[in-house]
Amino acid sequence: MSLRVAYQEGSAETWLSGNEDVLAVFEFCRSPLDASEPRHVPVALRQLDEPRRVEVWRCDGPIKTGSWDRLRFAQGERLTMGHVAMDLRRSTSMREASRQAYDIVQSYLQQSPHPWPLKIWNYIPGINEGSGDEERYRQFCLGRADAVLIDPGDLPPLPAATAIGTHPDEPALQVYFLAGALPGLDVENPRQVSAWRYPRQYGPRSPLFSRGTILTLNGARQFLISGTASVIGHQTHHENQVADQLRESLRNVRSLLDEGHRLMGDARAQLDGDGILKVYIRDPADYERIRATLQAEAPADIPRIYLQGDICRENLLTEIDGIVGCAPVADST
Ligand code: 3EB
Repeated sequence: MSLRVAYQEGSAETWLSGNEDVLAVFEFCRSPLDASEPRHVPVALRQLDEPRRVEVWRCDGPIKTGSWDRLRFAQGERLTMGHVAMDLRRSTSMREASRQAYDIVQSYLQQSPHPWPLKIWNYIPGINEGSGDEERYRQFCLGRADAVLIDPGDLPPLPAATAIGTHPDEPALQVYFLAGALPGLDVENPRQVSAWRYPRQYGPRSPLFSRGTILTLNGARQFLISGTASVIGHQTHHENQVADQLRESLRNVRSLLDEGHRLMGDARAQLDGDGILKVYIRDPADYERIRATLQAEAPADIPRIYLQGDICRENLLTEIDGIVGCAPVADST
């Protein structure tokens, strides 16, 4: 496998010391401004389940680390992880902070041997604050579109993405990514309108991401799944019904994996022990119900973590993302 992702007990410091194949260690419930070295990525989302774990990414080394403007990166043989934290107390607006973060990410990628973002995670303080087009998520989308000078109508490869809200008092907007030497294969979900085609009602500039990308390295494939919620077409379904929203999100994930299989033919993404799922929950009071629902719906051997985070639409209560492996299958055509 190319990127190895696992949830591990033990401190971030322990995982960062003396492990030559560690590309990144994500430590939850800490401000991104607390990063101690380039491979250390604190994430300001509270973990709801036990025991406390860190997310560890490993890949083939040697791994080179450094910084570029306000971005820090770790570059393996075939993959790069990079992250940037924008202190919002020093920005004029969310739109400006978002544009700056994406400018920095893009100028870094342009000169990197791994210039293609495969997936980008965006953690946005107070994501639902402000009303109408002033909402912080919509302003974040505007800033991203200001920086990303592409016309999605031209169908360039788009990275997969997650956008989740952190506490309104968190000072930093965080953007981190996984990038490679070649673009991933974009996969859209037949059950959903592509996000870059969302109608005007969701904001002045559409979100720019693909529903998933497939990374191929040495013939092995991995599926990077975007944040997936209870959205069919472009509409929220099961308002106020958190368990139904989770089941719909899983139907969307399975539909996306089916579509990936249709495009690839030779391999099929599996929800199994080779992957991980991340479950974001708006209201911690919903944790137990979500946990029980996922237990019933997803194979028991896929590792998962539950994080408290706001979803980008006020009527969405939960969202899932993940990274899963693809197993070879016999060609059925
Ligand atoms: C949705 O389906 C949920 O703005 O980067 C999911 C993943 C969502 C990424 C983003 C937004 C983003 O529209 C929202």
